[in-house]
Amino acid sequence: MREQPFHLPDLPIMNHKVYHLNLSPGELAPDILIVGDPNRVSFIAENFLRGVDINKEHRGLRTITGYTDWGQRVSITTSGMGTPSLEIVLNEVVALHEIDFYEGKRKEEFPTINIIRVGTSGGLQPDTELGTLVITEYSVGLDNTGLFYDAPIPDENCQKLEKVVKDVIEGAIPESSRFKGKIEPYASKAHPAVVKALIESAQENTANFKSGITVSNSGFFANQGRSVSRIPLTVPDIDVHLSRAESGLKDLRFENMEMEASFLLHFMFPLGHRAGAICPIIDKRPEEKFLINYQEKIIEAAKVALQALRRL
Ligand code: R1P
Repeated sequence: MREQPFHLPDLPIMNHKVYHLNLSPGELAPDILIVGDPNRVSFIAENFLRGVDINKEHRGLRTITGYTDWGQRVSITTSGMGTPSLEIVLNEVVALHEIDFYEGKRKEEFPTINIIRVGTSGGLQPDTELGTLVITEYSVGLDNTGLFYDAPIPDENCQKLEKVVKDVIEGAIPESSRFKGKIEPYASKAHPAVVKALIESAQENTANFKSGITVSNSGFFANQGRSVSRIPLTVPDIDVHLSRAESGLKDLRFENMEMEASFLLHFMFPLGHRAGAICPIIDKRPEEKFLINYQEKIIEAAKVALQALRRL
C-alpha cells in the first residue's frame, strides 16, 4: 500500500484531546468494543467493566474505559449510526494510538488495536433464527465512505463478492432509474484472528451463532429496502435479492444487514490493526418478526466479544 504522509493540521486536537471523541492518548485502550448506540456503551460497561477511570462523552460519542474481571484494560466506544460517523471515530481511535500529540508526528512503534463491533442487524436468511449472533467474515459496503480510502483488496474472495453484489444490485435497479450503474459495492475482510477468537468464544459460551457475510448499507430505510416515504426505491426489495443470491464463497451466505461493518474492516485491515464484528439478528422483515427486547442478546454478544479480546 502506498503510504500517505501525516499532516498535523488535518487532525483536530484541542488541549491534547482529539476533538470528536474528546479523549487524550492513554484514555483509550488498544482493546476496544465499538457500538452504535451511546447508551449501549454504559449498558455494557455496567455489566462487564470494573475500575472505570474514563467516562467521557462529546457529540453523542461516549467512551468508557475500565477493566474486565480478568484484569484486561478495555474501552467501549461509540460509532454513531452509519459509516460517515464511524469514519470520524476510527481516524481518532487510530490517531490516539499512532500519533505522538506532543511531537506532532506518527510514532515509530504503537500497539496493535483490536476492535470488535457489537451491533444490531437485520437477518437475510429464512433459516437463521431471530437472536442468532452473526460473526462477520466478510462485509460488502454499499456506502461510499470506503471508496475514499484506496486500500488494496484483501483477497480474491473480496473480488468475487464485489462482482456478485454489483450484479445483484444492477439486476434489481429498474432500467428507467437515473442511478443505474452508479452503486459501487466494496468488499472488506474481518481479521482472521478476530474471527477465530469470536468463533471460539461463541462456542465456549454455547451461543447460538453463525459466521457469514454482512452487507453494510448507507442508510436504514430505502437503503435496506424499507419503503416508508413516497419516493420510489432505487433498489426495490434489495434485502430479498441479497438473501437469494449465492455469495460464491464456500459455506458463507449473506447473513445480515447493518450500517458499519464494511468501513470498520476496510479501514482497519490495511493498517495492520485487527477488526471484527458480532451482531445479533433483531429483525426478519419478510417474516414480520422483530425482537422487541434485544438487550439480552447484546449482553450475550458483548460477553463473546470481550472474551475474544482476551484471546487476541
Ligand atoms: C440503525 O438503527 C442502527 O442500528 C444498527 C445499524 O448498523 C445502525 O447503526 O447497529 P447499532 O445497533 O450498532 O447502531
